[in-house]
Parts: sequence; C-alpha cells; structure tokens
Amino acid sequence: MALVEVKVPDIGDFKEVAVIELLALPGDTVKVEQSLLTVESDKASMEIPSSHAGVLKELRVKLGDKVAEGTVIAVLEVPAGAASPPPQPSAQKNEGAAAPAQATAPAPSPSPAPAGQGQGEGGLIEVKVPDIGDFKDVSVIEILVKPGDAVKVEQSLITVESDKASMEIPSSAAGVVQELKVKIGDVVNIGDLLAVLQGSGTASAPEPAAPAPAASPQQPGTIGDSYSQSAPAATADRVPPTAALPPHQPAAPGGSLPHASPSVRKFARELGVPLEEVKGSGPKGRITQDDVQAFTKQVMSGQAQTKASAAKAPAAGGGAALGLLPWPKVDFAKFGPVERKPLSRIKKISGANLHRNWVMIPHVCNHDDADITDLEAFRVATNKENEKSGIKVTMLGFLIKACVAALKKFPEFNSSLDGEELVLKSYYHIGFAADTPNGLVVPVVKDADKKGVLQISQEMGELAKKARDGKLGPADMSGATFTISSLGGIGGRYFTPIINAPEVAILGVCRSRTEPVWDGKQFQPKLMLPLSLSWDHRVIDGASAARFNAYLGQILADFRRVLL
Ligand code: CAO
Repeated sequence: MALVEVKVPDIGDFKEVAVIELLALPGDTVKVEQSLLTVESDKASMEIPSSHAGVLKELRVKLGDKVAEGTVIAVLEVPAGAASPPPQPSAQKNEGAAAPAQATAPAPSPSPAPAGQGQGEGGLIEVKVPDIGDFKDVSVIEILVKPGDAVKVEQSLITVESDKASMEIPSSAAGVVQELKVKIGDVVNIGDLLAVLQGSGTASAPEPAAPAPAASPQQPGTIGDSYSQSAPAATADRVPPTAALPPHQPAAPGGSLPHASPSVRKFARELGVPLEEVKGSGPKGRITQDDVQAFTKQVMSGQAQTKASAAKAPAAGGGAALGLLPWPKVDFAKFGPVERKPLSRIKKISGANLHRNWVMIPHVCNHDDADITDLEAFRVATNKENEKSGIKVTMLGFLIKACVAALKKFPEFNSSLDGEELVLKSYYHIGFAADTPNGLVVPVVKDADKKGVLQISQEMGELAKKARDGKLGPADMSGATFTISSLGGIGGRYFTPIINAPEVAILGVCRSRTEPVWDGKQFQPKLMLPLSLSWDHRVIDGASAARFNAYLGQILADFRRVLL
C-alpha cells in the first residue's frame, strides 16, 4: 500500500474557489474519477474527481475552504504500484468532467483557444463557444439573452452543463443579439456558433490567441477567463443563498437555476423532480441527492404535491400547499395595449426569496423616530473636515454603527432560528440594501463592530459601486447578521421591510425632516429620522422591539452612547 496526495487539477482560471460540498468521507473506498468534492465560483460549480482508486485516508479540506489548482484535497491509500500518475485524460475520455484531480502529474493542456468571435459583413459578429478545456458535448440548459438584447463583453449568454459541472458562457463582444444559434437542450462544443451580434463597434474582446499552456492563465475569451474577470452581477447561478442576496434575500440560489450540483440536477431531471420546488438541506441551502429523494417520497406518499400537479387540480387547492385560490389569469390585452418584459435575473431570485420570507416569517413592524439633529450636524462637519480624503460619511454609516450597539444590547436581534434552537452570533456583519440598475442587492459590511464610521462609510462606498457595476461576488453578499434598508436618499416616511432570512430583523429608514418637537416647554425644530423595524415574532417580542428602537433612537440622538 502507498499513500498518494490528490490535488486540484487544472481548473482553468478558477482562483480561490470555495468548497461547497464534500462527496466522500475518510474510510470511503473511491474509484478513479469518482467525485470527491464540489467547488463553486460565482459562475460555475464543478465536482473534483479523484485521480486514483483507493481508500480515502484523509480529507485535507473542509466546507468553506478556498482551493486553487494544486491544492492537496485528500490523501488516498492505494495498492502498491498504483501510486504513479494516471494516464493524462484526453478530451474525449474526460467528457464533461473536470480534469481528474492530479496526484503528481502535470495538468492536462487545454486545447488551443478557438476564435471567440468572427467579424462578418455589416458589423455582424459571430460569438462561438470559447476554449472550455476538456469539456465536450455539454448541454445548453439555460438561455440568458434573447434577440434584440444589447449585451456587453463578458455578459453571460447561456449556461451549459455536463454531468460534473455547469458554467455560463460569456459573450466575447459587445453588441445587439441578432440571432441565437442554440436552444435549450442543444449540445455544444468548442468553436460552435452561439449567437450573431450586431457589433456596437466598441469594446469587442480581443481575439483569443495562442494555445494556453497547461496550468497557465487562460487566454481571453476562455471560460476560465470569464470566471476571473466578468461581472458576477446577478449571475449567482448556484451562488450560495447567503451569497448572492439581493435585497432582503438571504440565501438565494443564484440565477434562475436551483442551487444544486450538476449531478443532482441530472438526477432530478431523470426523476422528473422540479428542483426549484425542492428545499435544500446542504450548506447554504444547496439541494442534495437526499433532498431530491425525500421530495420524491413526499410526493409519492401524497404528503406534498408539485406546483404543476397542484395547478392541474384546482379543486384540491390551486394555491398549492397553502390551499389558496389559483392566481387569477387575466388577458390584460383585452383592456388595453400591454408590453411584456422578462424579469431580470436579480428580480427573479429576489422575488422567490422575498415571497418565501414573507410567507414563512411572522413579520411585525415597529415604527419610531430618532432625533438626529446633532448627528447630522456632526456628519456635515466631519465631511467638511475630510473633504480632501474623498471619503463621504453618510447617515447609513452612522446607522450601521448605531445598530451594532443595539444588537449588542439586544442579542436576539443578531440571531437566526435553527429548528428549535436560536443561533446567537458574536459577530456583527451588517447588510445594506443597494439599488442597482438590475434590481436590489445586499452587500455586507463585515465586522462592523471592529470598524469606525469612516472605514464603514468607505467600505460601503466601495461595495455600493461594485453593486452598481454588477461586480459583487458571493463573498461580498454573504454572512449578514442584520440588514438595513435605507430609502433616506430618496424619500418617504415609513415602510415595511421584509426580513432577509435567516436573519430575524431588518431596519428600514426613510428621509429625515425637520419637525416641531415639544420639549416640555416649547416646540423645538428637530431633524427626525423615521425608523421601521421589522422583526420575526417567533424570536422577538413587541416589547423587545420597542426597546430596540428606543435604544437606537437614544444612540442616534447622542452618539457618545456608542462608547458606553
Ligand atoms: N434622510 C435625509 N437625507 C438622506 C438620508 C436620510 N435618512 N439618507 C441619505 N440622505 C441623503 C444623503 O445625505 C445624500 O445627500 P447629499 O448627496 O446631499 O450628501 C443623499 O441622500 C444620497 O445618499 P446616498 O444614497 O448616496 O447614500 P446612502 O448612504 O444614504 O445610501 C445606498 C447608499 C447604497 C444604500 C443607496 O444608494 C441605495 O441604493 N438606496 C436604496 C436602497 C433601497 O432601495 N432600499 C429599499 C429596499 S426595499 O425594496
């Protein structure tokens, strides 16, 4: 017997991808190419198979670890003589899978990068499948654009999936989609024509060039390139729930696809299980094979029904499990002209999450006002003093700091429900809803308790810019313990923010205005900030919520209290 180290093979330009699923345990006997773990970037998930057959002695990674090419992921005990590197996989042999994890052998060379685009007559650009390494005959499972859409360079056009990985294929050029050359279910390979664009005349991607040497960064236009450079934006396909959270969206599977590994999706397809209706029990809400099996059992035993079967049987309760009336079907065009527009990907993700949160959490909302007269004067003065630094302190920066103080005083607001247990967190990561052209997202200021208002404001500015540019990654949007949704820059008085599960409370703030406030002798002009605190009544009660708001108000009225 000999021991071999199994390493992450050449996975293109994936850098620092997170381990999201462990598929084998120490003691397990594994075969060559059996998947050992699943990794995930903002655009793709892929299973990393074993390079050898043997007994798994040790796993060197755990969930959440970041790995890159060459990272040792496991140690296998293999029969003596079998420890030498396996033959290099050919594209044909390695169909659809990540290259087998390497023990000692060098990574397989990606095939030459093909032309990502071809300039035709009249500014027409052909967009082709770029170098996708050893992937071959991958299926198109999602089309992300339609004719007439304007696309940017590196904007994802389609999602493809093999049995071991799924990935989005970005556009190599900017332009307007004239024609799509693939449909869902088509099988594509490197060099296949995906779409024809009417070029915008700007920003077309450089022609992918020479063959990429093994283990070196891929050429522009390859899939790996898109992982590292393209804007993750709403892509969040398979982005962990807590990661790509649009506003109030806690754990949302990315994109319109459920959060599951390609092999689980394949398994669900074979059984005809609608994955989007399966609740994931894996890390970050990931749907596992067991979840699919459990769902199937429930449906078969009559304990649950799919939305499709519920819709077919309105008498049995067309509102699915809730037993509600079916959604009204109206021919709107009968009443006047209409236009149909598909929802953006962010809206689709956030809609599903908002709906779940609204239905599943018993929300209560307390409204209050905070006197921020002195704080606003201090903020304005601070900004004047710091004019040259370029850092603008916003009211939201102070609110984040003030909320941390209130969360420390009322720890149940900084918790999550886990079955019959409350998970009280000793860290303070504050999410804030940010408006972007594609919809709302919730970047997170991490460890806000350890940062000053200047640093918080600076980070918020950077995160808000990333959000607007569609460049937030899962890490920027995960781990929030409490969220603030500020409409202060826009207007309004009060609103009811929806809790960003699995958080248990969210603070909404609206525009402050000067109001007459009675001081016992006379009315004083005070700048009042409207607060709207939504809380989960399973965890928090009304008295605590009122105290939380009152305490927050005291801090905002006299920020020195933060120091106490
Ligand atoms: N009262 C009065 N004025 C306020 C205010 C308040 N509560 N909050 C901010 N302002 C002012 C700011 O001082 C700033 O004014 P100046 O330009 O004169 O300095 C202006 O409004 C704009 O502020 P801002 O929006 O740039 O900064 P912010 O820190 O308040 O907000 C961000 C940053 C990213 C949260 C914001 O841009 C945003 O996206 N807000 C929308 C969030 C949202 O839609 N939430 C609803 C979710 S529910 O569907």
